[in-house]
Amino acid sequence: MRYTLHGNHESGNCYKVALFFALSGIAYDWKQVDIFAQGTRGAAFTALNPFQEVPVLVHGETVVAQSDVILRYLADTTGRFGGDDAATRLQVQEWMAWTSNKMTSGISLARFGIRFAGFKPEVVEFFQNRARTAFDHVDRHLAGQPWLAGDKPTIADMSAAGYVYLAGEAGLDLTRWKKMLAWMGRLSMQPGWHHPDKLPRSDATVAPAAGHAVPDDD
Ligand SMILES: N[C@@H](CCC(=O)N[C@@H](CS)C(=O)NCC(=O)O)C(=O)O
Repeated sequence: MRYTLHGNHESGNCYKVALFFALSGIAYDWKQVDIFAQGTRGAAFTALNPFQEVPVLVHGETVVAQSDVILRYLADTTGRFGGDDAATRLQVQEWMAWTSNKMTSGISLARFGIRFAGFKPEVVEFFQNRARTAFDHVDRHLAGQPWLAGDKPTIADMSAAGYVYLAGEAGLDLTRWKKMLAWMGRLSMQPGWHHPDKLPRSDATVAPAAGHAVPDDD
């Protein structure tokens, strides 16, 4: 059954989901939503997702909103990247909740303020500092293990990765968080990985990277 991801190429929240497909070698259909022209506010989109946000995943009769919930849905339905045991799965959920609240929000709102909304410098700085404090914790954690939860990449890493590769656009220099940089490097070496700037900019069928596809019935 095909997956359709309603998204926008500027969205790190959409990137999280695209990254799951990329690392899993799963093809999907991308439906571009113009979030800068009220594309999430129309009647048809609101019927699809009353939260009026992207990403939204459609899979058969199932419609799922909220990037981290989509990641959990995909992990559970494909058996990939969800965590190998109950203890790891709990850690995955903890990290997804925490990074989304502290790290992703800090980066994404600083970036939004700089690139799109013209926030006052002190407002941008508030969000940058929120992200910096989160980077401190992530960096300490990654001193002891290669991935956020367990000993292999999971949806916790994909969720946290939503905006870290866009940190420069948020005015954040990551140089001093060396363990986190190493983690970003490890993630970017995973088969199928792509940068968020490679998200489609119009409706598209997205094929997995060459040699990384899984059979449709897998
Ligand atoms: N908590 C949501 C946040 C989604 C979100 O903020 N989406 C933004 C793009 S990154 C959006 O759709 N903005 C357009 C709008 O609010 O109309 C998630 O994780 O999916």
